[in-house]
Amino acid sequence: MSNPQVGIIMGSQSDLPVMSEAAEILEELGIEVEVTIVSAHRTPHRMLEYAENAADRGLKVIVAGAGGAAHLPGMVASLTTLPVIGVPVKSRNSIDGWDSVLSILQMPGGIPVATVALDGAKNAGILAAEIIGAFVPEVSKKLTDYKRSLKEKVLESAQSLETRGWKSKKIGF
Ligand code: RP5
Repeated sequence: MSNPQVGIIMGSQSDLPVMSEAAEILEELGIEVEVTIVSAHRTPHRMLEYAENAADRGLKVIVAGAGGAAHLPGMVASLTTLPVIGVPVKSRNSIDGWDSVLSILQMPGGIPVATVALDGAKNAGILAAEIIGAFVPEVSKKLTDYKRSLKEKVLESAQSLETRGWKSKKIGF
């Protein structure tokens, strides 16, 4: 039986190219997700129903992305006690991305939304996994392996520069 831990929602299908990065990294980390479209402005009743029932349906974290006048993450956060991670999307109706960043970031006291970078859905997925990993050792182990793989990539890149003759002073580790 499916048992999604993270709910990924977005204001429009046009957000999917960005938001799918959250789903991809979560699946890579072995976390089941559900993905759907919920618009704060176009489907406010659907948003209310989604947010109010999310915890009862077994979700542990919500990742919400929206662009422009991006009310979705904040409104969802106001309707649930689950942690909500907001992804500002640089959508076609956005002036320059700052509108969605600030709409999601500048929440009033009492209703937090953990806001990642513009189009930062991958980091939203990793952060959701880290929240779950605080309680689930298998997830924490996968995150440790993932971060080790990032470190190894950097070291390989550094080494490839050396093979091209660009030596750096040894930094000791
Ligand atoms: C927001 O408006 C959505 O999250 C999307 O980023 C943006 C544009 O939506 P579409 O006009 O592409 O459907 O509510």
